[in-house]
Amino acid sequence: MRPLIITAAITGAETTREMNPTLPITPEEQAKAAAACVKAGAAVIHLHVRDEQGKPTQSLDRFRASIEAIRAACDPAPIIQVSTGGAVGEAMEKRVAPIVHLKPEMASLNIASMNFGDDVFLNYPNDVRALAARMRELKVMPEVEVYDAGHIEIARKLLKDGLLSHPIHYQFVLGVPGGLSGDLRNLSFMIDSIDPEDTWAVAGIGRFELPCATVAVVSGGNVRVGYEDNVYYHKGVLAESNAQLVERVARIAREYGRPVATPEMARRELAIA
Ligand code: KMH
Ligand code: ZN
Repeated sequence: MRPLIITAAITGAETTREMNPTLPITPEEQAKAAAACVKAGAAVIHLHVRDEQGKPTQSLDRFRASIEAIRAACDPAPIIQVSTGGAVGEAMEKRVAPIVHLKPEMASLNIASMNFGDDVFLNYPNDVRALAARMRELKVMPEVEVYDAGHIEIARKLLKDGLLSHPIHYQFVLGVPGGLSGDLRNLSFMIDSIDPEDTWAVAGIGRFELPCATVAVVSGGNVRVGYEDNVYYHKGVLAESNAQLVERVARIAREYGRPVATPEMARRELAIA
């Protein structure tokens, strides 16, 4: 069995302290949360940062501070996957900047526009192509975020045009209002739709997190959990920490006999240099 890569999406852009008072916001809080997640079995930290007021930002200084704090706090050092999605409405130049200036090991790549709750998440084809090309040039491993089945066709076109290459690593983000839900039939369809040489993870939003994660554990996929996607442990019961959500997935994997990837194993699995 291939090792299970657990990604912790510890902060996100939309989650607030009102939704869960333990949301990590400052670099120090993010470092503490990341260290606990790595200890619990996370190999990748999907990173959004916030400003002094707790609002989402693509500020280079904030990214730099959080990345440094996370690296210093975590042993072993996780793969830090910088978000280029940012918050809905963020300008594309700001979304690209951390890739260009900080050259992280990995970054998210959103390839389609869609309704996103009451907002519209805009990803113009030309911007997507430019961002994918930049990641290629800078050797930043993309994680292709797909929220609907048609997005896989867009990824295939990018592959055909030489902007992505196999193995593509997909994140199926299921349950965003405006995208495909995390119903298990949908997850199964997404898994069947990608090419066999590609790899996938699933981020089930809200109540979809646990069933999607469980299916990923037993079907050879990978898992993302964390406050970006879900702030609850059980229906109506808030999670105590991001690490508590990671621990649950690691426990399910151990029960099933699937090894949990260390950051080094995840680097090998994802072909990160
Ligand atoms: N905040 C969402 C609009 C990503 O990180 O790449 C986009 C997002 C995806 O979170
Ligand atoms: Zn994100």
